[in-house]
Amino acid sequence: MTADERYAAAREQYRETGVDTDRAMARLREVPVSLHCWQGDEVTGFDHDGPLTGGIQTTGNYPGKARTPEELMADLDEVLKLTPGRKKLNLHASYAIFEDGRFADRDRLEPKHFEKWVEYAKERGLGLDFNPTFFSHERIRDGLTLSSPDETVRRFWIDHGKACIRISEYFARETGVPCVMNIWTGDGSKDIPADRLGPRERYRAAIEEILAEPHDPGLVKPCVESKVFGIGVESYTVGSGEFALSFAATHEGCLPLMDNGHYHPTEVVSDKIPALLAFFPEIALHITRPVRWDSDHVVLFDDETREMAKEIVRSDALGRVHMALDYFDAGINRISAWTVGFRSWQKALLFALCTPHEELKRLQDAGNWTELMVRQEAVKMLPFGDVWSEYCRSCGTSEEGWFAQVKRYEADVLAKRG
Ligand code: RNT
Ligand code: ZN
Repeated sequence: MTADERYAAAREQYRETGVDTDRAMARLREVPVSLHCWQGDEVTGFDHDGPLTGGIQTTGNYPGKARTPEELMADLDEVLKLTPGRKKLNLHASYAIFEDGRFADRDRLEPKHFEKWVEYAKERGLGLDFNPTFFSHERIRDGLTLSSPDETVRRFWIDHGKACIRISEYFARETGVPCVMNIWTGDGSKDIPADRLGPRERYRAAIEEILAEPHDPGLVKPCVESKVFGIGVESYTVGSGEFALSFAATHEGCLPLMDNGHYHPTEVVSDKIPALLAFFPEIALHITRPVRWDSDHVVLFDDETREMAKEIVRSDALGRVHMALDYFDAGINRISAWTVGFRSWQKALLFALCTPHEELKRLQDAGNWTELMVRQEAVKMLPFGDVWSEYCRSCGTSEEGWFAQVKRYEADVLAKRG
């Protein structure tokens, strides 16, 4: 059977269940997903040579890590070629590019330090998202940034946040695509604190000051990301789930961002998505794969990934949920890690778009749980692989050929890096 014949047969089988696969693929081609620049070098960036701090950690030492902006951009180009679907590029402030060695500290960052990235994005038709970098820096005092009791520490990081709002607006104006700007800090403590409220009040006031930086809410979409705990920050996290959610709920224009690695292991973000959609016009996600903790393994086409995509699609919320990948694995080929993760989320979205949700909802509302179970199980047996192959083909990237290209790039480019 040719690929065309295989797809035609699959399309017919889906049609019988009430799903239009052509329409599903057309919809997916329009939906942007934000590709994180930091899988290319495990969140190192270009503005410091110290260690990664702030409660996040990477493991592994696979050769070929990108060491310069040019190398990172070249690697990203490979990923863009090997992955189907529309993309935004997600940058961290620590990836500023200082020409002729003219360094600027984080509180002094300006749009000009990201000109190269804007040029890169425009040439490739990508929107840009942004993140202030509140970690891996010597101005962090006792693990604290925006919630520090030290006024000068807080001031430095507030100024960093404000600079990032200005840069985010510059991104949006240049690319013509709104910029999602996510605030995450690892603020917290290793051991039992004597005061849990004070730091949260300071954190709240500091984020309010950042958001007071003038910006067009149509162009810059600030978010707050919560976390349950980090390595070395086991006892107390200032920006906890309740903190971030309450902050977003009470600050117009601020979105809650859920990272599915940031909850207790039996909590699932899939169930939280429609809960937030009942209240917020827009929400944001970091899509990762936590293994026992916030380990940031490569995203796979697994059950919870599929459930998250399903909740977005069946809530008709593809236009309301800002989706970004967030993981970093240094133990395997980084181009492959990026590609598998991006493709997995695309698969999950396409799988969700190829599910007869209206029919299934009708069964639920009719109280027909017996047939609902039977039908939901049957969906899993449909020839999804043939639809996925067709989608990849329609985007100019085959399911079969991409890994051979990664191996070539590894031999020709990555293996030659020191
Ligand atoms: C850390 C958060 C945060 C970071 C990125 C690099 O636990 O998930 O989003 O991963 O900002
Ligand atoms: Zn995250």
